[in-house]
Amino acid sequence: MTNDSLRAAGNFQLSDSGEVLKLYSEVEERCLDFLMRDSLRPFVPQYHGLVTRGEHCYIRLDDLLRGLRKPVIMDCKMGVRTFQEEELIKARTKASLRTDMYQKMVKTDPSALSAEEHAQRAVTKLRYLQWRDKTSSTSTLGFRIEGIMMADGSVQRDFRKILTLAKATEVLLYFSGSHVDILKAYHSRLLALSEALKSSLFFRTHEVIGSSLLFVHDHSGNASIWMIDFGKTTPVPDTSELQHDVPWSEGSREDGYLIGLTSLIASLGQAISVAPGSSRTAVEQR
Ligand code: I3P
Repeated sequence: MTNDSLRAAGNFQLSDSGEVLKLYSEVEERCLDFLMRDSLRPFVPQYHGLVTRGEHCYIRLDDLLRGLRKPVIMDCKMGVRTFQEEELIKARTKASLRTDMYQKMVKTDPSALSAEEHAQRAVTKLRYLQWRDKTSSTSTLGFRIEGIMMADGSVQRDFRKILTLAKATEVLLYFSGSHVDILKAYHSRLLALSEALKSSLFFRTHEVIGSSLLFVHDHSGNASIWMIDFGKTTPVPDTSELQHDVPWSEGSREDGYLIGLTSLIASLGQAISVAPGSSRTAVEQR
């Protein structure tokens, strides 16, 4: 289960050897190939090359859920924006209009749409993605919770009201069943990721858009976090490197990934401090 599979299971298959096969994307394959030689390798599903099945080509990936019993999964989409800069250019030059995205906006908040948009009953993809970013915690916290699958297989996708760190912490407590050991395992994993990102050539040289952190655990206390979904992650020109912890302005290609990671680490810290059985006191955390 990944962010993509929460919305389109058709893009995935399981292979006989227990690998996950994800529909080929040239952009994603390039990232995974690079990541297998990068300090981030321990944080991404291992990539085993390509395979053709019928008419389609697939990327072979380790199954992140292998060994977990009744896994609980949360997908957090990282960064302060989920649209690529090329989407801005497309919207200005050859914008195609999306009625499905208009429908989704109408359902949630008809007043967000202009008279013109109502008249054409459609919006550009950029307009929709920017609206999603502004009306979720993406633009403020640098991440948003895309979906959760609980141990009974039920999927929850509506986290539009999660706009503050305090609300995100409530979701983390719910998702982890307030188990302090699981929360601590997640916290350590994110700190380790934060260290690995500092020495990562991949991270310095790529604009990471629409990528998620996948949280997975089960009732026996296995817990891990993986970087997934690189279909919109692209290299920056040779002469530039990204900081990832500054706001985006057009042309900068900054993604705010580290803003999101810092928020998530803070939220996990809060969750640990209030979870029953936590030995951390309020004084220790200051
Ligand atoms: C989708 C979400 C995805 C986006 C997708 C949207 O909306 O914004 O990130 O895919 O576009 O429909 P929602 O959040 O309401 O599920 P990409 O990130 O790949 O652009 P799509 O319909 O063109 O796939």
